[in-house]
Amino acid sequence: TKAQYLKDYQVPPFLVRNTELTFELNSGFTQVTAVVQYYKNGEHNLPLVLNGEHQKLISIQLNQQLLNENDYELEEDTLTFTPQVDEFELTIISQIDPANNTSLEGLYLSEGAYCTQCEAQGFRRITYFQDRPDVLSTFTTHIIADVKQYPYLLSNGNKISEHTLDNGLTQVTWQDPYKKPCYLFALVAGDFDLLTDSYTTNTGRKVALELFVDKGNLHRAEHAMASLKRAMAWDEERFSLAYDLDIYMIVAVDFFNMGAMENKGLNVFNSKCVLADSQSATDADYLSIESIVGHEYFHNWTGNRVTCRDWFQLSLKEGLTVFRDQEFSMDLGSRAVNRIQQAKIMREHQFAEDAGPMSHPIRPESVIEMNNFYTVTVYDKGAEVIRMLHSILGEEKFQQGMQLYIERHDGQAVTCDDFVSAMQDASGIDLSQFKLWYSQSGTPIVNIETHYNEAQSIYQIKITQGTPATADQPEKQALHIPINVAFYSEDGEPLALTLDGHTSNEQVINLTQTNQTFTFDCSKQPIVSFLRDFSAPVKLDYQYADDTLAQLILAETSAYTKWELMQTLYIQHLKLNVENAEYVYPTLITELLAELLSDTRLDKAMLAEVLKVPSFASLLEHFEQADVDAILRAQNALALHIAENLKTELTQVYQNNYRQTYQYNGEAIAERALANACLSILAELATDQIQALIVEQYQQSDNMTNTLASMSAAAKLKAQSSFSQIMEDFNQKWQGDALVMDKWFATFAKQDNDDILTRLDQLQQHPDFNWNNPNRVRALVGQFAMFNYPQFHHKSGRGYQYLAKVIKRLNSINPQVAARMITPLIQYKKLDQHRQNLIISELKKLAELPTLSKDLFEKISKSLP
Ligand code: BAL
Ligand code: ZN
Repeated sequence: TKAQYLKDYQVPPFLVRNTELTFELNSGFTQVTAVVQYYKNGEHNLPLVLNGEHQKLISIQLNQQLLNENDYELEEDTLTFTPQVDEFELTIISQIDPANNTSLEGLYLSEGAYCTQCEAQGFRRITYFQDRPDVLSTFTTHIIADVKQYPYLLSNGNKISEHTLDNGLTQVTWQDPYKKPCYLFALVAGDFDLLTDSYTTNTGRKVALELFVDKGNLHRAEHAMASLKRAMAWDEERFSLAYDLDIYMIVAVDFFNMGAMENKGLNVFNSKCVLADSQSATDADYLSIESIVGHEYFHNWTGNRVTCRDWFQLSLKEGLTVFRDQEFSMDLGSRAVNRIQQAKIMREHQFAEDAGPMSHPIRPESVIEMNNFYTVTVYDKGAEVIRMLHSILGEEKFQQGMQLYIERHDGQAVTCDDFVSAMQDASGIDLSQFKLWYSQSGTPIVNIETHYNEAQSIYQIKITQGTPATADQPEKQALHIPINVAFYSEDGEPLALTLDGHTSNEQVINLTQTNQTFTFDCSKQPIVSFLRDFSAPVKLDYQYADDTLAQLILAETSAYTKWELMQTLYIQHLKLNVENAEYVYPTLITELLAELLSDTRLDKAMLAEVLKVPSFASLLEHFEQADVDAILRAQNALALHIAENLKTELTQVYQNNYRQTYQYNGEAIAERALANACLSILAELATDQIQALIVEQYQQSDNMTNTLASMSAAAKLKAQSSFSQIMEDFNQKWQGDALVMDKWFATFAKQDNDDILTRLDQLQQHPDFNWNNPNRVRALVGQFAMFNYPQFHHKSGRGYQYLAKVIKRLNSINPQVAARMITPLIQYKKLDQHRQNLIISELKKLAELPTLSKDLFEKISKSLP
């Protein structure tokens, strides 16, 4: 429970030449033998301190001579040894217990298959080692097991031998020629179905592609395989980066803490992020699989070949790799809709993290439990910072910067500063102020005032920036913020303005000071949209008149920005109804929606997003202290008004876009999204006619996207019999297929139903539910706590009590999952005092747990007043 600080970084006292691991997988304990060649890193007399947890030390040999207990010091999580020579070999034998490892870190069993998760600090649960990313080594791995039970024995790199031992067991040996930190080590042993394919790189290397899935799931592996091949081609084309081994393996497992893991040559994936067919997976699942397969593949260069010096630099690989996977999805799919998803994550989750007790810069400065820093800040804000760099440099210079970064640092463990230096050196652009984005936490607020001077034909934009103090950092400085603006005339035509001799209707303003005024030459009064395409991860404070917004929404040439402006209009309206006693009708909104719905030129997937009323989470950001009940009321009223006023139009658009027969392509995905967005709003009406439409869609559906959309729509109906029938039918059909049943659990968990807690208790007894499986817990408890706003925030506090009870239980099963799940409790600052008190009392009880994990300790201790 002690914090580690970035400022205390020291180079490792010893480095490693090679690591040779032998795993003897028996039904009980697994014996691990590690033979490691160490050499001193510089002149010093420091001891070698190895990390090691949850294992039994059997023996240590120095240069093949057995050491006795006085030769080293064994403590709870370290083994310390002071060598008398500069170069030596240590052989350590230890035993671990994968069958009882429910934390899913280190080596564990997932449905009978052995697998590993070593990032961030899981390798120390496998053997005694300097478990830090700046110790790079080649690895040779021997796996000894009974191949009848475990036909596939896998590790990183290339398989170099396989033979039967005298005792009848099989020994397989893998060698990874690339030096890597131990967090990229992986081992898998099990029985799987295997999908094989191959890919030839533009450097002429033929790569065997192998995708391992649970028996019986081969038909759900093809989409992931196709995604992998698309990712390999895209990285060659856009980033000039080609794969570097002769084999690339992906194994899908059911028990997994994260989405997936980029282990060198042997990715381990949560089965949720691999398996898909039209029957069982939604369009959203397909797109997410493509992006995650891409993400892990892209890590091969940004993460594996060039890795992090220390874990404070996590965003070096994650922010950059998220940016790369975002661009992959955007190049292949709808740029606007992808950007909408990215902006939503930032506004609904990352801004909330900034405003809460766990605020941290994308490069954190202090950490108690590293697992707590795999956050939306490090990942998604990290990607936004790279995106700003990309927009400041432009694609060409950015790519030159990437090439220089990789040329300089291939095979090294480096820092965020090294990355920015490469970008600066390649582009010649001074990034010294920009670097503040790495060290400063919080969400900047950009306030804009505009003034048109007709006599002088000038248009002035006066911008003020400020970042409110955060829990971790009281003082803030001015940042370099690129603000993308576009000008239109009042009749909606693009209008060119001149700034510093540059004339265009679209400009990027580089805000670098606290207060700055930009003066444009301009022949007539423009209407202006700011922060287009979410050009910086900031909050915009600019008061639009409603009718100006309406004009801009129609005029905007950026599809993302049209959506953004529509959000602004929704939010202005909702705020009025939260704050005013007298109800304001959303006339302008429904008029605009009618106009947009009739515009056949618009991206249908974008239009589907436009039809969604802003979420509770995104609205919270607009209040200092939120009146939960008033926000929910205003949201419901708005959705109902849209449904009532646009019933005919929505039904028409539904009919025009609903397809009986499933196809998977961009156009079909967009049509399903639009039809289902219409269905979701129409469900607010809860008439017999709508009910019939929902039931019909459920019955006719030949794909999970439409099935799930009709289930969610049915959950809104007042008469519950249709919903019950649909849910029972789904249960009959999918029971036993837990991954698919997650959608069923989630649909119940999100329903605004006053009996929700009884329902949750019942569902916990369902044969497919399992407290040890993170996917199940996230589907049931996570969906309830994150997305069932009215019931989770029930005034009685029962939602909070339920979550606290679950967290107590998970604390001893899987601390990482417990700590992720607590987020909605610790982000309580925006709620009313009554709800805050209820939450604080639950947090205090959790803080008293005798075996509180480091993970929860860090979050709870930071959140208590
Ligand atoms: N490195 C952890 C999983 C991921 O971000 O790819
Ligand atoms: Zn990643």
